[in-house]
Amino acid sequence: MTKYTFPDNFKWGAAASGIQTEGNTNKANDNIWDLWHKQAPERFYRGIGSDLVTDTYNRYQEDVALMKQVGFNSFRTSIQWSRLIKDFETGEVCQDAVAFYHAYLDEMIANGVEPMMNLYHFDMPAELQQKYGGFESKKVVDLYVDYAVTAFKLFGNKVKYWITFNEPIVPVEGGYLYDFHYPCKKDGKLAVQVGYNIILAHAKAVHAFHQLALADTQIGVVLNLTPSYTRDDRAADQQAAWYADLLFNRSFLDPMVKNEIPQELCELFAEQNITPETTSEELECITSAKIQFLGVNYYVPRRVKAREAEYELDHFTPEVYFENYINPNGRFNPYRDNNEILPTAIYDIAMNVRDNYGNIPWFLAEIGIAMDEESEGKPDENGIIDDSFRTELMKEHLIQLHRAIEDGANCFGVHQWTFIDNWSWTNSFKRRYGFYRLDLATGDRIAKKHGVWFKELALSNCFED
Ligand code: IFM
Repeated sequence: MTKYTFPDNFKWGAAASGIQTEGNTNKANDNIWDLWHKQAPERFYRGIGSDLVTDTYNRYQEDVALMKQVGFNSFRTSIQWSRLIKDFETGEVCQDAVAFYHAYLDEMIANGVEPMMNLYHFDMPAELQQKYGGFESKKVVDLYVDYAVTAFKLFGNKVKYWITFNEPIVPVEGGYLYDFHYPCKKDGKLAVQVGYNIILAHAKAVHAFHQLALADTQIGVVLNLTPSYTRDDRAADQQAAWYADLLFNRSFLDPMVKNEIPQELCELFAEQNITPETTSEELECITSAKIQFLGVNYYVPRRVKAREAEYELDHFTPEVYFENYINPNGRFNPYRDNNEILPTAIYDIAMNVRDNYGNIPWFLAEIGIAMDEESEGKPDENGIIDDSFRTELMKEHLIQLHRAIEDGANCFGVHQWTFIDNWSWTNSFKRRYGFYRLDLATGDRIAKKHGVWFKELALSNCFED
C-alpha cells in the first residue's frame, strides 16, 4: 500500500454550472439552450431540455448540506447571464437573481464550502444570439464585459475565485464547426472569429476585474486540455499531433495564460483564409490580460495520425491537418463507448503547464467518469448506489496527479464533474457523473458509494492504494 498525501489546503469538491443545475424558475431571460430546445427538441436525448434539471434554484440549501456530506471544501458553478441580467442593453439586473445568488453563496460559505464562480458556461442569452449573433459580434463582447463587471461588483466580496469562461473552445467547436451547439453553423472563418472574440471578451473582463481591485480575489479561466497522442513516432504523425495541439490547446492556452498569440496559428489561419478581424488595440488588450490561476478539465486523450484520406468537408475544421483514430491497444470505459481511459495524460498536462506556461497555479477543474444509469445499477438495501468503478478510476488519475505534484506541478485542487447528476446539453441525462444520482421522476438525490470514499479523501487529504 502506498499513501498519497496532497498539499496543505488542497481544494476538494465538484464542478457544475448554473444552466445545468438551477432550472428555469424565475429566470429573467431565455438562453440559446431554451431557444434551441423549443425549436428542435429532437436534438436532445429523450427530448429533455434544461428547464427542470436539478432544480438547485429551489433546493440549494438541501444541496449545500449534501456537499458537506461528501466532504467538499470548495465548489464551482456559474452565474447565468440570462438569469442575472434583465435588460442586456441597459445592464439592469434581475433582483430575484441577485437575491438567489447571494443566498446560494452565503449558504456555501456558512458551510465551509469555498465558492468558485464562472461567468460563462456555453449559455449565451437567446436575445443576444438572435439580435447580434452572440460572440460573432464585438458588441456582445462588450455586453459580456458589462455583465462580468456587474457580477464582480455584486458578489466580489463573497467569491475569491472568479472564472471568465469554462471550456471556451467548446462553443466554437459545437456552434461553428461540428454542429452540436446552437446556432449549429458550420463555418470555419466564423468559428475563428468567435474564438477570437471570446478570447477578447475574456481579456477585457480580466482587465476590468483588476481595475476594480477587489480585496483577496483572483481571476482565471477553465480550459479543457487534451494532449494528442500518435500511433508511434513517425514524423508525419508527430506533425499531425503538433497541429492538433496548436489548434485545440495552444489556441486558447497561449493567449490566455502566456499572453501570446502563436505566430504559427496566425500563419495557418492566413493559409486557410480564415484570419479573424482584429485591431492592434484588441491585441494589446489580449497580450496584457494577466490571469492568476488556471482550471484544467480532463476527460479523454486525443488520438491522431497523419491525414491519409482526402479531407472531404466543404468548410475548415482542424481535421484538415490530421485524422482522429482509435488506439487499437487502448483501454476504454465499458460504461461509455469510445471513452479512452488514460490517467497518465494528467501527468503530461501538468508537465506541459509546468514547463511551458510558467507553472501557473492550477487546479483540476473537471475530471469526470461517466457511467449510464443502468450500469450504475439500483440502490442497495441501505439506499446507496455502488459506483466503485468510478472510485477505482479516480484513484488511478489521482496517483498520476500526485506524481506530477511531486515533480513540481503547481496544482492546488481537484473538482470532480459533477456533484448531483446533471443535465448535459444534447446528451441531457444520458451520462451520469455525480456523487448523487438524480431521480428524474421524483427529483430525489440518491447517494453513491464513491462519495463515502471521497469524503475520507477530502477530510484526510490523502488516500492509500
Ligand atoms: O457537462 C459537461 C460540462 O458542461 C463541461 N465539461 C464536460 C461535461 C461533461 O460532458
